[in-house]
Amino acid sequence: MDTGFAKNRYHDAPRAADFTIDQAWETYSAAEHDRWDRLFRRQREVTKGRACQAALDAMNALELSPSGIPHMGRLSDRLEVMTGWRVVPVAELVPDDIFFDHLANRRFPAGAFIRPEAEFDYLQEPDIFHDIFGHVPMLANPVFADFMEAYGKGGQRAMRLGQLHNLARLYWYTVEFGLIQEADGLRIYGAGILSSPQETVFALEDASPNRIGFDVQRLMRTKYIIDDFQQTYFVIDSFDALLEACYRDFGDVYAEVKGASDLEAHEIAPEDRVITRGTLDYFKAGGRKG
Ligand code: HBI
Ligand code: FE
Repeated sequence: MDTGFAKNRYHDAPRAADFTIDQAWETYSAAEHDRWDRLFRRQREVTKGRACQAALDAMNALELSPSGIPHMGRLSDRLEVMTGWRVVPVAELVPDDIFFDHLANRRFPAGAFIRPEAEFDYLQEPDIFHDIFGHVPMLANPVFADFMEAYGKGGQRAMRLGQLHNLARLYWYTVEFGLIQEADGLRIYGAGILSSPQETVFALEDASPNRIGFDVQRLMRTKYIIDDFQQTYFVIDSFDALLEACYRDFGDVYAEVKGASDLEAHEIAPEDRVITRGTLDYFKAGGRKG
């Protein structure tokens, strides 16, 4: 499958019909293990006081550590007894229908490759650090684990209905870039933020982005940016609230969204529960390209 990204060393690995490959954990070089350790140490520090409690607890429970690239089979054995989820190795992005089928069966497809040194700070394609450090801890939370399975099933249905772009926005603004209101303040659960040292700070502490209360219909109308920080972050009150809002038939929401206009990533809508009205200064100055 052409993903539009550079070919990593797993690109030509033999793959099953479900696009899974052999992680070949013994083939990782010392340099690759060392890169994981440096990524891990840095991100463990910057997420202290910023990652949600569920993610911090799971990192310990899953024994994620700076001791080299995790073996997905052994990590899955620890995760499976918690929520029934396993982490399966893939070479790169897989087709949407394959991706949803994995999620619907409590399998998280994780890239087996680790980013090259030249992309240490940022890469667009999900590598093993983004997938395992960013996504896997949240799969140890029973409620979020249910949400992710429901998302997989919803994704298969959305494809049939031609509503995938709306559901992809829901995924983007929750699973990848979601914030949660905890007793001590806003915290991060989105994997795209948790795996990025810069965005971990920006999402919580910069005056530029909007921070708005979560609303499924509103999310499905909202465009997103893929190559810079988010202009708006959406805040859930709890994982129960997220699951409750999503664990239902989206048919009526799709119908409502179909008639409504899309919102730009920076826009604030009249009905929004505004937590922080952003200055957008970072974006006006040109953003990551600036
Ligand atoms: N494939 N390996 C992998 N990881 C993803 O996160 C992923 C994917 N395929 C499609 C996809 N994400 C998104 O387009 C989903 O919204 C479908
Ligand atoms: Fe991701």
